[in-house]
Amino acid sequence: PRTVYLKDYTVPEYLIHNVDLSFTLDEKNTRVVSRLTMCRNPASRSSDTSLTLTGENLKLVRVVLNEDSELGDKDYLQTPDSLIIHEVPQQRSFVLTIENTIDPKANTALEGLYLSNGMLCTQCEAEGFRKITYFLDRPDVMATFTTTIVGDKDRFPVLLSNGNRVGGGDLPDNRHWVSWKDPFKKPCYLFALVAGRLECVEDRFTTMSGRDIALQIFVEKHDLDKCDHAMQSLKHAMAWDEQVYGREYDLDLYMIVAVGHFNMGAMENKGLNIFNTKFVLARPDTATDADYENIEGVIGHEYFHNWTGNRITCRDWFQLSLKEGFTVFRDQEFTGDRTSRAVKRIEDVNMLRTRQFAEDAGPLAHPIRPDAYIEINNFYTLTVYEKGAEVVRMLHTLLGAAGFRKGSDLYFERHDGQAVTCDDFVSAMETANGVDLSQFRRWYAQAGTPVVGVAQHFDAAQKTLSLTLSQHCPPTPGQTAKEPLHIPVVTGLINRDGSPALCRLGENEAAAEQVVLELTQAKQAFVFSGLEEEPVVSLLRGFSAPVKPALNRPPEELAFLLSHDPDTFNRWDAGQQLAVQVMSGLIADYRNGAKLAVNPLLIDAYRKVLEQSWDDLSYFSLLMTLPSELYLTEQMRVVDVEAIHHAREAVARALAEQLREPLETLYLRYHRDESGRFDAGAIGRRRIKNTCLSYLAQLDADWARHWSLQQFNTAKNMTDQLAALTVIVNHPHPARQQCLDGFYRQWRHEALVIDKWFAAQAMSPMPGTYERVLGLLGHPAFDIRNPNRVRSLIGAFSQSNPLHFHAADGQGYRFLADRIIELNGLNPQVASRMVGALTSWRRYDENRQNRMKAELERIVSTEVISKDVYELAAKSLA
Ligand code: B3K
Ligand code: ZN
Repeated sequence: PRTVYLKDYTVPEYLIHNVDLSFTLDEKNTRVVSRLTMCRNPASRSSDTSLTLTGENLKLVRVVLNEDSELGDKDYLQTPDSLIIHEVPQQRSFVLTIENTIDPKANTALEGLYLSNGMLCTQCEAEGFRKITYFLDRPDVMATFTTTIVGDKDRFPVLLSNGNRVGGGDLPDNRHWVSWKDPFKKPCYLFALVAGRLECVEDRFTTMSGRDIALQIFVEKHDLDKCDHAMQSLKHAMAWDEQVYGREYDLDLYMIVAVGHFNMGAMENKGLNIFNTKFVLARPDTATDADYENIEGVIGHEYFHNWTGNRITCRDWFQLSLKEGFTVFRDQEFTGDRTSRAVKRIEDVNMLRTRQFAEDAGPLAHPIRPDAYIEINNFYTLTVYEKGAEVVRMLHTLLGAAGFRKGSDLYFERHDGQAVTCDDFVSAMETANGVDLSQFRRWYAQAGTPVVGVAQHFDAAQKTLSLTLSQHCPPTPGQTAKEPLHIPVVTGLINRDGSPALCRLGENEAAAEQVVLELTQAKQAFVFSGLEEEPVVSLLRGFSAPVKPALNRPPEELAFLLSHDPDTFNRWDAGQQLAVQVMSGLIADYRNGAKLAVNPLLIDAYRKVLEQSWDDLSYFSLLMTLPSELYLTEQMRVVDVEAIHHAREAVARALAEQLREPLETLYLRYHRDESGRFDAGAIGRRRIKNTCLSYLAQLDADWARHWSLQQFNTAKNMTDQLAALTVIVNHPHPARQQCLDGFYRQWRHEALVIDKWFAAQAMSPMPGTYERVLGLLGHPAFDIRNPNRVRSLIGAFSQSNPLHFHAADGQGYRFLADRIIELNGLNPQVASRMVGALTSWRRYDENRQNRMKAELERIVSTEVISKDVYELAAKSLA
């Protein structure tokens, strides 16, 4: 397979100004007529007078140049992925009409035009439009689109595309047509079409300039009662973008369609978002609090793309983080403003430090702006998205909220309607603020997670504290030598009595509660003055940079920070680091066959947390939650899944035993049912209650088992029901099977709830999980063609059940490889997402290494292998 390089970028040889599409729908044979108004690109220096359009899986019917001359066989050449027209006009614009047919029913890859539960829908990003018709399928070719759809009135009563509806009517043979016009220039990856039996929920929004926008959410009929939250989320997102970024919506209509078969979360097509049902549908009894939060976040994310992605798009796919990093940053801030800022930040960092750091330390590490790819769909990664958002967040930290807004204003002003680069974004920030960000730009090009070293020296006579920070970044594939990065380290000081100490850097600086230390050299000292006693340093507040601080704090100091740090992130993190220290000790004990005795300091620290009164109960729950097995995995040189599991269990059990009383009291205090309430208060009460329940379940006591069964049987909201089921499935419980069966019967008509049923079983640490997962593959509700189902069973098992997936006999690995090989032929994108669990083989013991490698080799040697799967498997073996 061919590798594409950023350094090879050249401007397009031709431009397309206008696209006139017409679709005659049929499940197996849809006819597409595309009329392109185009011309030679004056900026192109190529002297080639032929025109190459991309296209895959298309049946060409005819090609007509300038309305009248139908081209013959000799005038063009068809290859498996292109159509080359030997000669087109060079001096004036011309019209090219192409007619072709496609087969949506055979499209199991869910890219291009495909079927989902009888409805036709599209997914074009990144390169799916070429599966609809021949085109210049690249984001820097931007055109206005008009789309006419013709279809059977019974099978396709609703016909949608981008923009505003400009016409429609009846046709003979029980057919009808609708025309749509999108006045905004866009690349073809933002094209969308939906047709089917859909019902719609409608609302309105008045923009800041007084324009009235119609909002519509389209779903299957039985889901009409699950759209409220999505609609509210959309209105909140629209208002937020006006308030925070001054950005207003531009069309008169905003449509969202929910489909049951979708490769990822959602897609920001202009004026017609297409969503995975998972990120739209919610009713208190079917969706958890986490689902509600995710829906608001994803609805926001896709809405924010209208400016950061659609109005201003990417020049080429290497610039993906331009729109994704910025838009993730925007949605994170939106959620932070809507819910609890502290909790949102912790959740985001948790994900970054477990999953993204692992990616950045493994064989697939790449910069947020990659410089080469085989299959671009493989680069919709945690690095491009989440680390990309961290890079934007660092700009926000360095420039301040007002400076950042000046920069974003200039960015929108300069580049509206253009396809641009990450560098253009940084330049706008630079110019608007009169700063030099040349060193900061290295974040875009350099992969790997930097390690920041810290040394501190207090001079009592001078009353100064000197803090020496250093940085180094381990090598990543293809990048051995790394250069120092520009790292903002937000720092505060705390006196020994727990009160904040003012930070005064140098002599003339004003004192502040915290400062941004700008680490730009390999090693750099910062001197704080005016200090009567040696303070405790609170470093990297709010996790101000995606780095690993190399700090070895004594446990007493961590306990101190857990009680006193005014920074909510660092306070939580101190508790996490303390737990990691204790668990690391236990991991070593387990490996040596020693008894696991939990350090009382940790129990005391948690007791103190329990004794305080907290306003934000969600934050309180996070303080009470131990670091995950995956986070512990990241801390070990050679991962020992069993030791990690047992060490963590031992700590959880010790906490449950020794803090039983306060945990019980808390559980009972918040036990009352508050179904249907989704304010921060009710969410927090459910969260702390369920955190307590999962501790109490460690006790191996009949009364605790009774409590979880009781909660399972009486819960009226999915958060409480699923929390109880999870506890029952994760521990020995006599009613286990009965609960699973009951849950299935109750929810068999709700696909998204059945996904949870599969996932809960796949993630259980109980013995027999592998056999159960294998058995579930044959369950009538399992469907390997549905990505949500694949993720809920195969994804959950391989990515969230380290204990069983990494079983020493290798059966978990073999299971996964078999599924990947099967999926490879059906849906390469979903298949390649599943490869991830095998790529970290270098982190395990020799036995597991060999078994994982053998499975990767088996995958690579599959006869017909997709580019998607090949790229990840081959690169991880290299
Ligand atoms: N832009 C889409 C992702 C498309 C993925 C293509 N393989 C969703 C999003 O990030 O908003
Ligand atoms: Zn996005």
